[in-house]
Amino acid sequence: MTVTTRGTLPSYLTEGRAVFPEGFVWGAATASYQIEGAARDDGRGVSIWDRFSHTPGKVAGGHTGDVACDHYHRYADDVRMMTDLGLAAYRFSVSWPRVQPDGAGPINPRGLDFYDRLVDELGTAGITPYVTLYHWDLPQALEDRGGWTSRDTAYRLAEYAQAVHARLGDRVRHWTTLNEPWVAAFLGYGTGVHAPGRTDAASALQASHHFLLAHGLATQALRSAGVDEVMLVINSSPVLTPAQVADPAAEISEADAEAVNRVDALLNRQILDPVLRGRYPDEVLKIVERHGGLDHIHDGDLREINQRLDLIGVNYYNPCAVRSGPGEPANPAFPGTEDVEFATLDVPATAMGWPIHPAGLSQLLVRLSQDYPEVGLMVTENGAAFDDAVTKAEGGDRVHDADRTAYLNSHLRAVHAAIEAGADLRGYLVWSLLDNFEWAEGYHRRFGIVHVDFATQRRVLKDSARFYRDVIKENGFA
Ligand code: IFM
Repeated sequence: MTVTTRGTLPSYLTEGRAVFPEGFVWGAATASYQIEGAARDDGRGVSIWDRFSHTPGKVAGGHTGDVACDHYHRYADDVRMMTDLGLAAYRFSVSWPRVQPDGAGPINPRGLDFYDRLVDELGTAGITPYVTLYHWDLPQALEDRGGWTSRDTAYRLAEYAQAVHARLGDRVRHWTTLNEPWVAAFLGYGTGVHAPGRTDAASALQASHHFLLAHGLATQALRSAGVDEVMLVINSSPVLTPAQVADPAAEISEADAEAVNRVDALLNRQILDPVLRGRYPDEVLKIVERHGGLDHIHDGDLREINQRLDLIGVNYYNPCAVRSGPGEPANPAFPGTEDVEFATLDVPATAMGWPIHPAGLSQLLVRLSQDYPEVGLMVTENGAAFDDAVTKAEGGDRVHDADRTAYLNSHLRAVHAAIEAGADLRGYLVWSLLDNFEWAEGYHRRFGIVHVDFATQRRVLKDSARFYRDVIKENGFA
């Protein structure tokens, strides 16, 4: 189904003065497997993404993260580039198999040495590190013992969190337990598009619960080690009918409202309510009951999960458009939505095919701040993939990525509008600093504000990076 919502963006999303609050944190984000490379260096173990990407047919072009951006060896140059861009914060993730090759048992000090060097380099540059403990690279040895469908994995994450904190905690104040548990559970264990590539709705629902348990246990481990700031990063989208995407005030039928509510429960509240309220939405429990049952949710789990949290990190790319439909085959990413149609929007899209809808980011941030006033918010990822071209120019190569620049412009203005409307938003981190390994899409999709030539590892600032540097310098659009 296709719905037209094409039209010009409101001017507050494209032009005019917009100054951000003092102390607003500007930065960029990356993740270990997507940029580090050095897959066999210094005792690193094998992760589910090594196994998956080396399995023929799983990743476009047969690409792997073996070398990626070679950031493991080039981190000092990359930090210099961050300084050049004026970044105040850098969000990166720690590779679990680098630190604990089998996900249990001995810690590999040489793996931790890398993050030690990186954190020191950032410290010298005056850039604040935001450390994510888990951005999808589970040690394969744990997957072989059940992965995230096994309860034990949650306890292993807490142990690993302790080990990382013991080494970096003297210099790192901002800790994130997990990146996008919904994606890791439902694409990793439901659709199988991500590692470990399992395709079973019941397993995805179990994995999702164990991710939340891991978040709760790791938060407790960090707190007992004296950590002040803990964040959970989620992929979040406003769930809307196509009519509401075109006009937020559009009237919708009861059946559509019910479809919207159910998908919102699965995508957003399945994660947020246990973590912040200590309970699952009823709609979700009913679905879990029908897909494998509730036995994996033990008494006391919700207490473990519902720990004090400082920030929710919001990764926003596009809205989720749904309506009540005639019935589709079961969607393993959204079990229990056989009667829901996932709509394609006829609006401009990125190279991922993701519809561009900056107003959705304002709506989302305002809604999260209203519904969960107990936590602050940070946009921990936002950005876009486009097909970039390097052009020769006097004074060096350039990448004229006007589409990405426009995307960032409109989304930053949407962030500003959300703050004006009362959202408690502390910062914005662009995804991503560098073009990198985009999971199942390999290196075909470029999200960086810095272009990477993967044959030579040469970095070139794109026009969007220059634009972002100016925004940072002005603390907005002066
Ligand atoms: O590249 C990913 C990132 O690892 C998690 N959030 C979405 C990005 C774009 O797909």
